[in-house]
Amino acid sequence: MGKFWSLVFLTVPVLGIGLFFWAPSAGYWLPRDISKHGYQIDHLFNFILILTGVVFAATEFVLFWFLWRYDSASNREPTKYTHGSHNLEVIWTILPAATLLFIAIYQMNAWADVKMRTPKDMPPTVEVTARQFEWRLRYPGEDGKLGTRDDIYHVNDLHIPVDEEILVDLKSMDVLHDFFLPHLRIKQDAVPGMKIPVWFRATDVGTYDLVCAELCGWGHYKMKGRLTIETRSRYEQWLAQMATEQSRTQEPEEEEEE
Ligand SMILES: [Cu+2]
Repeated sequence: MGKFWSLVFLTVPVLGIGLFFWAPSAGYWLPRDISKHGYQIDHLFNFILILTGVVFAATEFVLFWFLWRYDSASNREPTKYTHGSHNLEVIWTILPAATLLFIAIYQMNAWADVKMRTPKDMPPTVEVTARQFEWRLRYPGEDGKLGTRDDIYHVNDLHIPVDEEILVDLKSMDVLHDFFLPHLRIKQDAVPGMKIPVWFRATDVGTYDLVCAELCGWGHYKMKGRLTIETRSRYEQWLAQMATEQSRTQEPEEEEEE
């Protein structure tokens, strides 16, 4: 019976590792990267996955081997007890600590590029405000400034121009949300009371996902928007069309309001 159970345990690493090798070829893997910085994220992801994968495989096979080898049916000698090995303790404390320290230093540049080096002297392309359960978008109107009367409002349908640096001002109206653009390798929490800059450059046109990656309430699952990446001219056309539609529904006002 002991041999049987050790083989059952062995199916965990075999199936687990097998699936990881099969998944990319079957299309169950990361979505296509269409961002300028995404390769850094993917590289880190793969590096950490391979590192932890090797440790996982080694641990699982050792576990299997001990179950198989020291099965009580085939080992009749009395159990020997050990009080542990000081050397082993030191080795398996230092090795993971050194590995974690290495990853922390190794990823610093990628982190700085994606989270610290905010583009300077650049107005935000769009303001994204998360709320239960939608993405509210505000584009600067003709004056190019946010927070003025000609701002253009939209919901859940984020348009951006291709091959340009995009700066998003990210806010939340209620609880924690997470602005997630999987194809652009962008994932940033939206925090109530904070305005968080998010920047990226898309390298391909098309329609992609915009989702919330933070469990933010009962309707979290439907907090799904759309990201449309298009050429500069199509983008401007769309903005102009939005502005016209909006001005039609607005009451004409005599005074300018701030
Ligand atoms: Cu949310």
